[in-house]
Order: sequence, then structure tokens, then C-alpha cells
Amino acid sequence: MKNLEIAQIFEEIADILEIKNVEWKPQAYRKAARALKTCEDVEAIYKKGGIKALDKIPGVGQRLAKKIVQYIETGKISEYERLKKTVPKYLTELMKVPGLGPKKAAKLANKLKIKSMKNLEQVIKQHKIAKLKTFGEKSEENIAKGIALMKKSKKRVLLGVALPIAEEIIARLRVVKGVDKVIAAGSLRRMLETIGDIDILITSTKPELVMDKFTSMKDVARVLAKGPTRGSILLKNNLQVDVRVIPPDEFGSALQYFTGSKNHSIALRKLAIKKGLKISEYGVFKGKKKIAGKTEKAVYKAVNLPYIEPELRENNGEIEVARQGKLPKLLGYSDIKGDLHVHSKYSDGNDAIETITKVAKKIGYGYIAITDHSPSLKIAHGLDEKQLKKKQAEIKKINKKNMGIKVLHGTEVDILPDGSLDYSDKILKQFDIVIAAVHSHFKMTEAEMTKRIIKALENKYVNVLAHPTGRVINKRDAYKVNLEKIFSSAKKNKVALEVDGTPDRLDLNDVHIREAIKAGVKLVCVTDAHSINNLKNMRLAIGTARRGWAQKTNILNTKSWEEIKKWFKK
Ligand code: DGT
Ligand code: CA
Ligand code: CA
Repeated sequence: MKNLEIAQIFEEIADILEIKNVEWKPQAYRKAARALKTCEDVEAIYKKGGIKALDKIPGVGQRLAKKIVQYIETGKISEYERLKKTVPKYLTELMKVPGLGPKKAAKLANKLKIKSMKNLEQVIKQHKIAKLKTFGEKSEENIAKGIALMKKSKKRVLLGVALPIAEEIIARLRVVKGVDKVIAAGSLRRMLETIGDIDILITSTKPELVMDKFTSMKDVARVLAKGPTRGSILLKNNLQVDVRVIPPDEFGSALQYFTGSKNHSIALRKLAIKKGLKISEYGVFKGKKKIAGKTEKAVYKAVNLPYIEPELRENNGEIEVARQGKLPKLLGYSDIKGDLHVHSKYSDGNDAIETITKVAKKIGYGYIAITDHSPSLKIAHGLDEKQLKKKQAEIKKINKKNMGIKVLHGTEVDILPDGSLDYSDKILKQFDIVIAAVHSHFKMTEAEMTKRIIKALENKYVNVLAHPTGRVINKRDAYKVNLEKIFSSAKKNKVALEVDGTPDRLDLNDVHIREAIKAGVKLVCVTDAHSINNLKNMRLAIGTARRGWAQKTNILNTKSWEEIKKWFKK
């Protein structure tokens, strides 16, 4: 699977040679790069037919075939290493800007004394490129657009955004003739909070049909690579999707390889080597003999390990723990009995309580808590006492209908800057469930914020702390808070901490969840839904909890409401 890597290197070599005004050679490298993007896996070609087989790839001659072999065997191409040193690093960076290219980049750098991307952005702001004779306004605009594009494509996409996209693509490929298995691998399968690109693995008796369908889907912006068994596309939303068709008897080892994480796989391979085995994407080998590869389970079994769930594969001790036979039995995706954090029309949600209840019942929940905001959160239309009465009466009426699900009257009450709550104890007492949350004054010192939150946890009516760190992925960092102290206070005060499944929250995150569990803290998986569509974000909360090694017993809302109520009692 080194094709793309080698192609990229060839393109860079071409760029550098072009800056140096070398003739012909750049075109040869570019032609070979294009060929590499669409041909079979070069490693496999080389294995089967040696350098002669590589030589036969259209666009790859004897000279470049040698370079490919060098890369396969050493991971480097010496000519590239040498050439790289002959041009400044910033120049190789600048020439990657779409709309700029090697020659223009060199010219600009020279004329305007640009030595970094930052410099380039500055001169654009000052409209210096527009004033250059050979460039002009249009050219400056294009370069600015190129930079914006580059930045955007570097950004990682939220799991909650990538997951439904992947599912849609999978659904489309599943119905193609000849297709048997279709599954997402990579960071998506590991439920990582953000996704670089989507990786899909397929088994099929007709790989060409899969590739045709894959590259001709309506939301494809650009086909990056298309070969008989592998393809790569850029969607119009700038998300890249890689698809590979795998022979059935290599499916397990390929799935293991492409699920990663890279560090997990490296650790696994090291263990295999100790046992005299070799693991690759093609299988587990003892000498030349293949001893496993069809299923992931068999791959792990070959090195004497139990199956390790994808969410654990981050090289965070899971291999060692698996060796000792002490892996946790993770919380399951259907273990949650009810959602404890949902907003209705009463505050800033989209839907009526009865509508939400019907959907929750359909999901299979036994209870659902409607937890609207308190008055100080004005933008969210927090509820005053009079509205609370009305809401409570409405919930009572719905519960009387015996829909087979219990609606809980809850609130997400603001923790004010001094740690007091936005409702009096007299009001708090009337709720079935009270979730406390920080929604303002994020910029306190760690000591102040910790004190503020602990004061709220000590209130005897508070049952849950919402999104405990306040981070918003790609937008806002967590506020400063001493989580260790929060954990011990939560434990002491019988407050559960949230795993909030809002796509850009996922708060607590995987790392904190594992620490919280070690500290003996109880957690709840919730959606914080503001519309019935958001209710399906529960799987994001569950996936995050699994990444934090959570078991069913660590998660309070795997229990019935009666049991939860008992636990809440202070
Ligand atoms: P992403 O896309 O950045 O969110 O993260 P991943 O984990 O999906 O990474 P990606 O798409 O680059 O590659 C998919 C998997 O392929 C990765 O998890 C492990 C495997 N893989 C990729 N490159 C290497 C490598 O150099 N060595 C090993 N052992 N595995 C690799
Ligand atoms: Ca990926
Ligand atoms: Ca990938």
C-alpha cells in the first residue's frame, strides 16, 4: 500500500527539478506518479514479479522502477533525500499551495522575500502579489483560495459527521453485484473523536463494479486514485474516502491492519516477532506458511491473544492487559436503558415532549429525562417557575397515557460563577433528575473553577455534572479545572459525570473516562439532544465510553430508573 506515498515523493521530486529548470525529468516523474495512483499495490507486484514487473507498469521505466524498489526495501528514496537538501524547506511547502506550483512559488519567494506560509499570508493581506507585474489581482485571489483550501483539508472531521457519511457510502456499495462484506476500518471503526479520512474494506467477486460505483457516486468532487482493487476519492465536503477490495482469505488481517491504530499494530507485530511469527496485512506467517488471515479473531489468536475491540486499539496498554487475560468486557452499544439529558421545545429544543417520548420508546428506552435549561441561560430560553409548573403538568399527563416508557421531569441547571445554582433548593427538590452545568465565565483560574464546580456537586439535589470540561472540538478548549478533585467530589457526593454525545463535545473524553473509572466515579452516557434526530448520538457517547475502557457497571443508565434513583439518594 505504498503507492500513494511513492507517488507523492515522485511529485515532490518533479517539483524540485522544475524549480531547478531541469527539462524532461519532471514530466517523467509526474507520469509515473499518476500511474502509481491507479495501479495495483506495488509491493504485491514486486513480490510476484520482481523489478521487471514494476518496469512494465505504463509510465514507469527501469530507472524509476529501481527507485520504487528502494522505497519498498528501505522506506526512502536517496535521490529525493539528496534533492530535498538543495532547496529551502519553506519553498517545498509553498509550492504545495494549490494555484501556486513550483515555478511561481520560487519566483514569489525571491521577489517578495517570502520565507514561510505566514509570510505568504501577510503579503496577500498587503496585496503585494496583486501589484507584481507577472502575477496580478486574479493570481493573488487564486493563491488566497488555495491557502484556504489547504487549511480546510488539513482539518479533521468530527466522528459524528463522518459516521453517517460512511454509512451511506457503505449502503450504496453493499448492493453492488458481487459484494459480500463491506466495513469501515481506520479511526472511524475505533470511534476516534475526529476522523482524517474514511477507510472502507470490501470483499467482492467483481471488484471493478465496486470501483466504478465508488468513483461515480454523485457527491464525488475528485477521483484521487482508481485501480482494480483500490480507489480513493475526495467528496464535495472535502472528506477523503479510501476503498480497498480484499481477497476473502486475507480479510481478517487486512481489517486488523487498516483498523490500526498504527501504534497498536506495531506493538502487535513486535509481539508476533517474539513468537517467531510475522503479521502483515496479508496474514500471519510462520516462515512462508500462512497460519491465519481470514478473521481478525484468528489473527489475534495466532499470537495467543483474545480478540481486542477496535475502540481499545490505541497502544494504551491493551496488548499487555490482553496477554494477562484481563481485558474489560466493554459497555455494549445496546446496553443503555434510557437517555438522561434531552432538551424539549420548552427551552431550546426543537420538539414537543410527547414527540421525543415516542421516538425514545421506539429506540427501546425505558425512560427519558427532559432536562431543559434554567433562566440565566437566556439564549436558550431557560424556564421560570411558571413554565416549570406547566411542563411538569404536561409530563404527568403523558405518563398517564402508559406509553411503556417513563418521562422524567428534569433540568440542566446553570452553575453560576460563585458555584451556586440557578434554581433555589425549593425548586430543585421537585425534579426527578438535576443536571448541573457550566455555561458561562469559562476563563476562571483552575482553583476558582474547581471550587465553583465542587460547590455545585455538594448541593444535595444535584445528580449529574454535564459536559464536565466544557471543551468544544475544533472551537473551544476545555476550561481549566482539576479533574482529580472533581472526581473525588463526584464520588463522595453521589454525582454521576456525563459522557455527552454531542458530536463536537464528547465530554468527558476517552482519556478522562478511563481516569474517572479508575477513581471509582459513576458515569452516564447521554445525548444532550436538541432534536429527535440527535437522539442517535447515543452511539457516539457509547463509543467514547468504550474508548475509555468503560464496562456496563461503570455506566449508571444501563440500569433501570428505579435502581438509578436509589443510587442518587444522598
Ligand atoms: P485518520 O484517518 O487520520 O483519522 O486515522 P486512521 O487511523 O484511519 O489512519 P489512516 O487512514 O492513515 O490509515 C488507516 C489505517 O491503516 C491505520 O489506522 C493503520 C493503517 N496504517 C496506515 N499507515 C500505516 C503504517 O505506516 N504502518 C502500519 N502498521 N499501519 C498503517
Ligand atoms: Ca482513516
Ligand atoms: Ca486512509
